[in-house]
Amino acid sequence: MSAYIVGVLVPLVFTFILRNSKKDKRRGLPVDVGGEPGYAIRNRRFTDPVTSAWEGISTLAELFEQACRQHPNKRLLGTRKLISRETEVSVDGRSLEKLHLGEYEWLTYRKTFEAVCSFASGLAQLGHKSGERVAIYADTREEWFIALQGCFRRNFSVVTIYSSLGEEALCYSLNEAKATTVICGSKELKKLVDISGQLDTVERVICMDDEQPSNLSLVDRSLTWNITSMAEVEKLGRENPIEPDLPLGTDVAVIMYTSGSTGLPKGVMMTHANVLATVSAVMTIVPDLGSKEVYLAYLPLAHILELAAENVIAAVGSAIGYGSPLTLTDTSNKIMKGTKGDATALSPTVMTAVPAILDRVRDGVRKKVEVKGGLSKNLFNLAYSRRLLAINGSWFGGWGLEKLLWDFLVFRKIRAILGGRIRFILSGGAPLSGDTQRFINICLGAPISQGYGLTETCAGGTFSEFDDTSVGRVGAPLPCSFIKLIDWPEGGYLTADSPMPRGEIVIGGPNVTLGYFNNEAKTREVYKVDERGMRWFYTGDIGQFHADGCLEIIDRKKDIVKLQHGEYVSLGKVEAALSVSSYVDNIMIHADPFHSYCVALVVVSHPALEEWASNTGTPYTDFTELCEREDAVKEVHSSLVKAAKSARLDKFEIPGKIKLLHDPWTPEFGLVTAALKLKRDVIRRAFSEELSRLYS
Ligand SMILES: *[C@@H]1O[C@H](CO)[C@@H](O)[C@H](O)[C@H]1NC(C)=O
Ligand SMILES: *[C@@H]1O[C@H](CO)[C@@H](O)[C@H](O)[C@H]1NC(C)=O
Ligand SMILES: *[C@@H]1O[C@H](CO)[C@@H](O)[C@H](O)[C@H]1NC(C)=O
Ligand SMILES: *[C@@H]1O[C@H](CO)[C@@H](O)[C@H](O)[C@H]1NC(C)=O
Ligand SMILES: CC(=O)N[C@H]1CO[C@H](CO)[C@@H](O)[C@@H]1O
Repeated sequence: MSAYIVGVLVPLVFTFILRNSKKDKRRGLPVDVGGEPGYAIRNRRFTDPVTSAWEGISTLAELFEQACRQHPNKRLLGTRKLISRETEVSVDGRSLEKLHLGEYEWLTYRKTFEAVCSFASGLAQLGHKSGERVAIYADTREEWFIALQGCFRRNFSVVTIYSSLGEEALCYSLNEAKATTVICGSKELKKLVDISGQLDTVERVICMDDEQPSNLSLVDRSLTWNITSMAEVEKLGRENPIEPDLPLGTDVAVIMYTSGSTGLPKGVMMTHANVLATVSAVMTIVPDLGSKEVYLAYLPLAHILELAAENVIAAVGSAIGYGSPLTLTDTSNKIMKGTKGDATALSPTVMTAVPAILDRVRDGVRKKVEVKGGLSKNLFNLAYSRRLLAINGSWFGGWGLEKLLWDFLVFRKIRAILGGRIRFILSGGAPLSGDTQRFINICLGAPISQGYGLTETCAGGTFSEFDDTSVGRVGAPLPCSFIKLIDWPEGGYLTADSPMPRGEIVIGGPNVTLGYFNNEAKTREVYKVDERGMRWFYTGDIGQFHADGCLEIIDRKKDIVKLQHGEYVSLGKVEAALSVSSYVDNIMIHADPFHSYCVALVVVSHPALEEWASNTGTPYTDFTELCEREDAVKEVHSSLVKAAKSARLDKFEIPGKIKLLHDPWTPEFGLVTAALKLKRDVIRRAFSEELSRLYS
């Protein structure tokens, strides 16, 4: 009990600390821009968009070379060696692979630069000619970064492809981009061999792993291409070095294929100048970013957020340790019991994350606290509510001794999950719920910044500053972007709206990419150059600007459906509100314009529903059967209604009927994108029968 008393007394004695005055800080300022009329905001610190944060640097190749010269002996790339691999069979008969991974082994900036130069020479020696494109199709790893920088040194455009992309989309992307060399891991090599007959332009494949799957039986597939290992390419280049062929800022660095939520993937063309603008802008935002950071890299490098982040870290002389989502923490799925996850092995100081991963961390911590119960649960709840008050500015002493105390008593152990040294987290890719943002903020004690940007704007857009403790907003424009709202009268969003201007979000600046590869019609539709020469991208997202110049995303043009009686339902907004229910693992709202109500497909959280069943003594033989039970459906439905009410949803926004689904939606099954966004059309098709039954 003494902890309680100290916890209450200390703040009473030491709370003469200034009230948070950041609330009134203006973070974005109005700016006069060209193009379509609207309401435009810029970053408060920069009148003109930033193009490069480094004197005389205009490409990523120059930026990397400069860093290697400045920090030759510092650690750059770290990878864990595989010590052993085991297969465990779980209770329900599924086999799980478990890994025992060793400590990080590091390459210095000098060694990395040597590898990059050798790879660049080797690639040219293999016969890859200038003007041809290289595709990188692999999970995030050290070799990915080396291959990328190697291509940059030879002015080869790199086509990036998610390793989780389906066969059809993979084939389409490689053929459309006319890639002649593909760089991949042994896992992806198998998939590539399977579709080799349909690849029109591939001449050679470089495998990142030395040991290729032995049973590939390449001969009888009569492959028309050669497979070389990355080590061999580097050796070839080391023995036959050639001069670099450096690009200009206006040359295309990356063609990034994004798995769109509808149809075939689109390749977004990014110049070196585009990516450099984003990298430069991010530099100005992470507080005191220097050469002492350790960054945990595990998100797909085929995503602009990760690509930009790693280039920032490598530009300032810091270290990048590679990991994966399935080996992140000591309790991650693939980590052998009793061995270390990536975060504890690395103790990173900076991380990027997508909301789905942060949600998982939050749920994991909540569950642990719940299981422990008793005093430690009470202590956690007390500590949490005290910190919440402090952060909210309604209680003095936000950063004083009390914080130290709670950190020591309660949050230290939680921080240890991510290695204990995290000082900054950047979240992007999808909206982060306010609840999770607060939770992570409090438990990790690290500022968490939410960014908003798109592949088309090279991740440029907005970014919430580290001292902004509000939730649900995405911050002020990045120094490389202007953000403009324009009227969308059909949807009822106007810049003249009160209390805040609202409208479609349009992003302008040097970060805005060239457009879609091989798709001029689509490019013309969503990219526009104004009379002053600024390039703008029309995002299709709906936002509103707060008085301090921070943006809040409130809707998406595509995701708004008009019901029979004329009410508009914003699918994303309703989903975000309902996913607060503990029964929801994933949820999709469906609104049919010919009906007056909407319905929902709910992927149920197994533990939550099983717990309900055992608490209520509901009998069931397997989970599938449980999902079919009427009383289970009723229970989940009433939990959704409760969530809807507390989010003040309108009656027509609350799903009238729901269907419980037992299988999770993962990128492998194609129902969500690699960034875990819903693919509405695919889900609608897959569950068309269920949906029509909900309306009958
Ligand atoms: C880089 O490659 C592109 C495409 O092949 C080419 O148009 C451009 O001129 C090259 N840049 C330089 C500096 O040679
Ligand atoms: C290679 O072996 C694995 C497992 O032993 C098997 O699943 C796979 O189908 C084999 N691949 C080929 C191309 O034979
Ligand atoms: C594969 O490599 C061998 C030896 O380096 C070479 O003779 C052959 O022409 C290559 N084949 C293709 C399709 O490039
Ligand atoms: C935080 O402050 C806002 C207004 O400043 C208030 O509406 C909200 O209820 C507060 N939240 C908590 C948990 O105290
Ligand atoms: C490639 C590109 O979009 N370039 C534009 C970047 O932004 C400046 C103005 O900030 C324009 O002049 C460029 O045309």
